[in-house]
Amino acid sequence: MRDTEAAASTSLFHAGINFGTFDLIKGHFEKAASKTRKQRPGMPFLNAFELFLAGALAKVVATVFTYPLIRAKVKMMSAREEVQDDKADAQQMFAAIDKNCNGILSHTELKNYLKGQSWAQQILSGDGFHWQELFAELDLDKDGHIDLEEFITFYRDNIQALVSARVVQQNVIGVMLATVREQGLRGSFQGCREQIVLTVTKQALVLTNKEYINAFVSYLFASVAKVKQ
Ligand SMILES: [Ca+2]
Ligand SMILES: [Ca+2]
Repeated sequence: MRDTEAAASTSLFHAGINFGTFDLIKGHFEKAASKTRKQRPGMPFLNAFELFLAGALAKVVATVFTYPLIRAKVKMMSAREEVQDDKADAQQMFAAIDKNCNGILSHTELKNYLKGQSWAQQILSGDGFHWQELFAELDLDKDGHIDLEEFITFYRDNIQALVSARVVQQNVIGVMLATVREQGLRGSFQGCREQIVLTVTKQALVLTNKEYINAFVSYLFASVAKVKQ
């Protein structure tokens, strides 16, 4: 539900900028054109090319303004999907810890791995933390080592939330700022050019057609009114 609302608010934001800018540019074009031409009855004041240009420029402005926001939302949604695939993530982490690839984790393997993980510091630096207690919690059947099933259980109960917290709990502004921090301002607009090329033409044609359809309908109503008189 939150994703649906977020997507709807982004679309509204985009549409607001797009149509607002379009009207603004169109107004300027009409003002400039009024010096050299007169309104023809039933026809749009601006020609198809001018409407296309206004539509294209409006789309560029709207895309540039909303692109980092949309990118951050896509990032957050894909992060949530990744979190749902927790078993695969646990298996991947298990394989990374199991340095000698014997299918079980020794105390040393686990210790070495966790010490190098920033997210694990929350566990390791906790008050009253003891390695032996951690191993005991992991080793459910008490056979002295940790197998994959035991690790998956522990991963779901303790690790998953720590690993995913950074991305999932961040709000959209946090993700946008993190992208700027990690990839620079250019990173926030990665893929923006392709997005503009894809949507500008489509949007501009839609707007051009809309103006002509409006004019055609007005013309039709005017003609009907004339016949009635
Ligand atoms: Ca091992
Ligand atoms: Ca065990």
